[in-house]
Amino acid sequence: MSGLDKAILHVDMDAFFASIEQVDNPELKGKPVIVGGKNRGVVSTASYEARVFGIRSAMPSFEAKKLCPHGIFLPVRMERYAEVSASIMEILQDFSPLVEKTSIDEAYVDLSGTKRLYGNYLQAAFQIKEAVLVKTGLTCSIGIAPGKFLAKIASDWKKPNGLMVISPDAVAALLKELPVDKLPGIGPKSKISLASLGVNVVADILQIPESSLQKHFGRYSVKLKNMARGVDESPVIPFSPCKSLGSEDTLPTDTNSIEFLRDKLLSLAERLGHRLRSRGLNARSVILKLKYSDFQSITRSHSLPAATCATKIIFDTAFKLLSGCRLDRRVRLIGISVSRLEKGREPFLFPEMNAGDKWELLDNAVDTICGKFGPQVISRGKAAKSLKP
Ligand code: DCP
Ligand code: CA
Ligand code: CA
Repeated sequence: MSGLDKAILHVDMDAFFASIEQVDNPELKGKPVIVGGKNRGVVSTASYEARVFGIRSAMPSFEAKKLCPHGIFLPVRMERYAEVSASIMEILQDFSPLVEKTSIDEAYVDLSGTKRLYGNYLQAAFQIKEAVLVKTGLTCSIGIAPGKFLAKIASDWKKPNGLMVISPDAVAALLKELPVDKLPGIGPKSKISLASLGVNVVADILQIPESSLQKHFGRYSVKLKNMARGVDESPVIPFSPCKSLGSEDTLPTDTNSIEFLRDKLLSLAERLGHRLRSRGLNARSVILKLKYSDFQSITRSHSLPAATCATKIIFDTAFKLLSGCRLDRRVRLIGISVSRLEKGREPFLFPEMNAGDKWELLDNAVDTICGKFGPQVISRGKAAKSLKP
């Protein structure tokens, strides 16, 4: 892994919709699950157990039924998949502010420059896999490479539950073996026209004259040439320019226990505080979100007299908001978000907190530990109870 200055991760969930169905209904584990075949004409996706029978995304349902008559065909539950998607993106954002979501189940994460922080990128990738598994019960495949297109190819390489690193010194050899249709934008048609030019593997692209490439691919030929050299400078562009940050959790069981919700708020505030501080940001507004067991959601917000990144202030504010909410129904999901973000000048100072404040010390300790071991260690929870906020 030496010499890997630029490190782009591509994270892609395995059999995403089908795996969520298997997590939500453990009886489906290990079985051929086909999502989409029930209320649509085509298959959205199939579990790996169903793929053995040749079932693929976008296949007509009647064909899938022929191939796998004993398959379990389920309707698409998009709202649920979007909810899981959001919590995965949240985990990724704990690892880097530069997260680009490219579809419901995949994203690029730019870890460049965090090498010292995480020990190495491979370890960070393992931590991401673990954090995603713990929070959602799902596996993902991750590719690590010096550029986006290689990272995407790498994540696809060892599916499911894969992890593949393409280090800079391995790029040239790889491009000499990689079939051209592994490149983005090269479908079956382009593959045939490239083959007619004598291009079969990616590195072959460098052998053909610029004019032939131009004729076939127009402006895309520049990008193709760069990819053939292993060069991909396209940046990871965060999907929201950080107007707000949020952290939410679906509870293991629906509850209206104020003690339980309070503990949950504390760990959510902890994560948000850390994310603000690691970005050098302070927030002016705190928003509490509750989703009840009947799926009705409410939000309550409060504006602070001054912007902050202190966990205690975020927690206190959110808890006050929670105390004003009716808990006559059980809560299914609880979340905090912060908005009206400002670049922080002195991230640890806040009028109500003097230096040496136990909470401030804890904030510092949490940030240091996260820097060393990765953000998934955040769970002040019980430890902080003794501090009586
Ligand atoms: N999807 C869809 N229709 C398609 C392709 C995909 O509805 N034609 C949905 C269902 C998938 C999700 O998007 O679960 C993600 O698509 P992927 O291509 O990443 O496929 P999977 O995650 O299902 O499987 P893999 O393990 O191959 O990534
Ligand atoms: Ca996927
Ligand atoms: Ca995908």
